[in-house]
Amino acid sequence: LAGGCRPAAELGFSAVEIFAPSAAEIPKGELEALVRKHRLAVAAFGTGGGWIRQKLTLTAASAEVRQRARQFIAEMIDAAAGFGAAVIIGSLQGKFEREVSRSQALNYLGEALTELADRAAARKVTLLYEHLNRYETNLLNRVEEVVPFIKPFQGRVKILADLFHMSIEEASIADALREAGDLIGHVHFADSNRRPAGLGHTDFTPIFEALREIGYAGYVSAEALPYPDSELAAKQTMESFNQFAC
Ligand code: LER
Ligand code: MN
Repeated sequence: LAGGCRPAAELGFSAVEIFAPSAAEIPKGELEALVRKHRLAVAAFGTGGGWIRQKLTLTAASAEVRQRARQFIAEMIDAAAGFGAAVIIGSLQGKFEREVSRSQALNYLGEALTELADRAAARKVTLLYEHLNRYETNLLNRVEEVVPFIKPFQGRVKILADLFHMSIEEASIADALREAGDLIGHVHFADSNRRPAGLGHTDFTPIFEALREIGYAGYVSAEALPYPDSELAAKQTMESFNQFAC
C-alpha cells in the first residue's frame, strides 16, 4: 500500500482504488494513515478477490455460494463506508452455466443488487455494477443491455464503465457512454489491450468528449497492466489523462 500511495500522490492522482482479498484483510489503520499522509481519497474497493480466492459468485447454482458472495460484498460495503469509497461488483457477478439459465442468473443478480443497494444506501456508499466483456461473463456485456437492468434501481446502483471491456463489446464507446448518461458512476481507464491509456489503439478523444457531454464528474481510475512496470504505467496513465481530460 505504501509503495502504491506514495507514487500515486507524487504523480498527481487524487485517489487510489483498492483491490483487497477480502474486507477483513484490508489493513484499515495503515490505509487510513497513508491516505491522510498523501492527501489521497479512496475511490473504490473491488470485490473480485471473492472470485479469485474463494470462487464465489452472485449467480452460482449453490444457494450457499450465492449467500457467501453477498456476505463478501456486504462486508466490503461496511469497510468502504469508513473511507467514503464506492464498492465494485465485477467478476463476482459470475455467469450463467449448466443448470442456471440466463434469466435465472439475472434474477439472482437482481435480487442480490436489491439487497446490497439497500445496505450501500444506508451507509452512503455508491454501489457500482461493472459489465464485463464476453470472455469474463455471458450475462450483460453492452451498455444497451445494462441500462434497462440498472434503471429500476433509480440511481442506487451505478454503472462502472471499463473502457477495456467496452473496447471489445461496443461499436462506439462514446455513444455507449452517452446512452448510459447519468447512470455512469465510475470509469476504469485502460487501453484496448489493458495497457495504460495511450499504449493501445483506443481513441480517447471522443470518449472524453462524451464524458464531458454527459456531465460525468466521477473518478477516471486506472485499471491497467503494470506495463512496462507499475510506476511507468501510472506515469503513462497520468500523461494520457492530462492530454485527454484537461
Ligand atoms: C475488474 O474491474 C475488471 O475489469 C475485470 O476484468 C476483472 O474482473
Ligand atoms: Mn474494470
